[in-house]
Amino acid sequence: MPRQPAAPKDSHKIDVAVVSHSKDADGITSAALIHHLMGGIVILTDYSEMIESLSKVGPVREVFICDLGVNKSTFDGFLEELRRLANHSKVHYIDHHPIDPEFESQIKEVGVDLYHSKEESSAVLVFKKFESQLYASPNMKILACCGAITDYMDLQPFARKLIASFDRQFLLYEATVLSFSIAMISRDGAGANPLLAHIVEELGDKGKLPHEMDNASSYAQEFASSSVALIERARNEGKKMVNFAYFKTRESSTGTVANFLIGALDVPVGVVFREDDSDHYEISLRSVQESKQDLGKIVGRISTKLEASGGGHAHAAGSRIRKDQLEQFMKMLDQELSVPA
Ligand SMILES: [Mn+2]
Repeated sequence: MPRQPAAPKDSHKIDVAVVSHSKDADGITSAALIHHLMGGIVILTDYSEMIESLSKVGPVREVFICDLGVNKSTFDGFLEELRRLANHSKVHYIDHHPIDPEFESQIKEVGVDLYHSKEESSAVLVFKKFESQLYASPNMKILACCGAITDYMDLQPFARKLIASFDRQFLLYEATVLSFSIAMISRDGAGANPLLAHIVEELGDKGKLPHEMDNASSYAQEFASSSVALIERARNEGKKMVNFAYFKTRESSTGTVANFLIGALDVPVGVVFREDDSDHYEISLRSVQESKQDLGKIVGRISTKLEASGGGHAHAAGSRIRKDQLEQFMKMLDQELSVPA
């Protein structure tokens, strides 16, 4: 049995496991929607730990894997776990990160139910897949909207329709409270953080909205205050390269900091290196909407060359490298970004 899941509500046999992205609201809401429908255990994880997390899933009836993209360096291990899981479970992989067509067919070959589209956020894909069962639950619809908004995918065709059935400002508030709460909680490490698993329980099982979660307002307030300080630090400590600016921090909400960096130093790309006590950096990259370059592809190529995990979307990407690869990473990034799209 997995090590750190949210405890099942009763002692019935666990027959469903959801493995989803721990770090952002899209992954958390995807997990909450599945949890609402199926119960079972929730395992939140990140790119650097996803294969290990999957390896802890024992024999259950169904496994759902959400919002966890794969690239060249993670695919083999991922496929191996899918193959193992598919021996005794129905495995569903619901994701929206770019995927190599060759990987797609290999995933299907091992018998996995692949539900993939780059068009919508992962939470919206989950909602779409189970629309007939979720449509009558306004709160679940709101959660799907939150996933779309926080992944900047609120203008996509299906998300746009869902969002139009509520008040936009109300949804922005819910999405913000959720992502700020996740950011505050993740300061003490994401991954198997029990407070993140607790959020999934509150949203999915208890049917709460983000603003009704325990401590939601204080988390949001605290994060907003610390954001002001971060903007200031990004301005003072951020370093400008030719095609991007970067910043090193111990802050966990690196995506937000990368966006602050773009504004503070007026650059098209913001790069944040998160230091912790390990010998690795976790990197978040963000680019302005006007940028024609595909950050996810660029970071994917660099990560593959460095034998690291990494990739993402056109305007939001991430990687994890060894500390001694920092110079190389920055050099390759500057080179890639200097090629006009
Ligand atoms: Mn996502």
